Amino acid sequence: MKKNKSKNLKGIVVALKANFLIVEIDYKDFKDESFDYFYEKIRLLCTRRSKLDYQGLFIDVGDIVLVESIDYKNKRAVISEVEQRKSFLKRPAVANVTLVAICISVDEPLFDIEQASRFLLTAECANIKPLIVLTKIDLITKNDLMLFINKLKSWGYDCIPVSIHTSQGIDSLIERFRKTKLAVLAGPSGAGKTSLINQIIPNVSLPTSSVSKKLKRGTHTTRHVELFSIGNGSLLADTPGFNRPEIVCEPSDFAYLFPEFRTQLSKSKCKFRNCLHRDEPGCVVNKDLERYPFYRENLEKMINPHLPYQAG
Ligand SMILES: Nc1nc2c(ncn2[C@@H]2O[C@H](COP(=O)(O)OP(=O)(O)O)[C@@H](O)[C@H]2O)c(=O)[nH]1
Ligand SMILES: [Mg+2]
Ligand SMILES: [Zn+2]
Repeated sequence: MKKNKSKNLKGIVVALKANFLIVEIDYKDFKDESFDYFYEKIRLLCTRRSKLDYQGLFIDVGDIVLVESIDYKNKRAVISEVEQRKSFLKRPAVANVTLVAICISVDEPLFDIEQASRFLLTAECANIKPLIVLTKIDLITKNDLMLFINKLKSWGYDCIPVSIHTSQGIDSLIERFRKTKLAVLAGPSGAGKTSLINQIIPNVSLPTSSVSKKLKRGTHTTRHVELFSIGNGSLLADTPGFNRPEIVCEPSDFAYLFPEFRTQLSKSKCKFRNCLHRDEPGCVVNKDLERYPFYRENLEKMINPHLPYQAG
């Protein structure tokens, strides 16, 4: 007897494969007499009802969907509805992300303020709190690591330092991921994202890229986004490497993407309501902060994309 035949089941899109979508369903919902072995989760190969295309509804990894016309034997189904998204990360395209873990290596490739900031601000832009995962800490001394941690603290971020070689920090990272619904690993290629996934989820084996000796940059190995179950109902995604996310926002909102400027702006107000924190009198943003030059240069580009900005 197939109890669930006419039922809609709720699931989450965990991968896109050519024209198909892979949807993960809780086994307890899927239970059917024809299944006698135990799985916590079941993955179904799905197509989508054409009405969704007419409605212009795109479906991405992370979307919560309803599936129907379930073929239990072949594990296939059809997506009939998509739930409204709570958040959407554009690059990589993942819906309903609850934590962006930005992997930044302390070396190989070398830590780069501008690049790290671009990833951090992109997450802030999508209204998703970023967490910094400082990778490859086996390559530096304890002292240098402290300098990194303090630097990131002065920018307003906490970080979890990790190494896949010493396994340092891996347990704290797993614990943090299990406290959130859908975490995405982002960051420059070569930072060690795929290596981390392979450690966290031992039964997957994703190809990692070796860091090019000459350029000290990673090559792009991860090509698509896939969500993996990591226990406690939490999912984790590796993302394809790309190195320079564009920050798209209004000039007046830009300063609010920086936690260290946000703190200052919440304590006291600039004299002018439309202050862009350039050289306006009565501005409360401290121009000596480490990332101010980065803020300023990018702000000038937003205001006037055609003029080169010269600091000082
Ligand atoms: N020394 C060291 N190397 C690492 C560590 N994690 C990753 N790597 C190396 O960094 C390179 C790039 O890793 P990969 O996981 O493909 O980076 P991704 O592009 O961010 O997915 C590989 O050669 C890894 O072996 C680490 O903790 N320490
Ligand atoms: Mg990778
Ligand atoms: Zn100001």
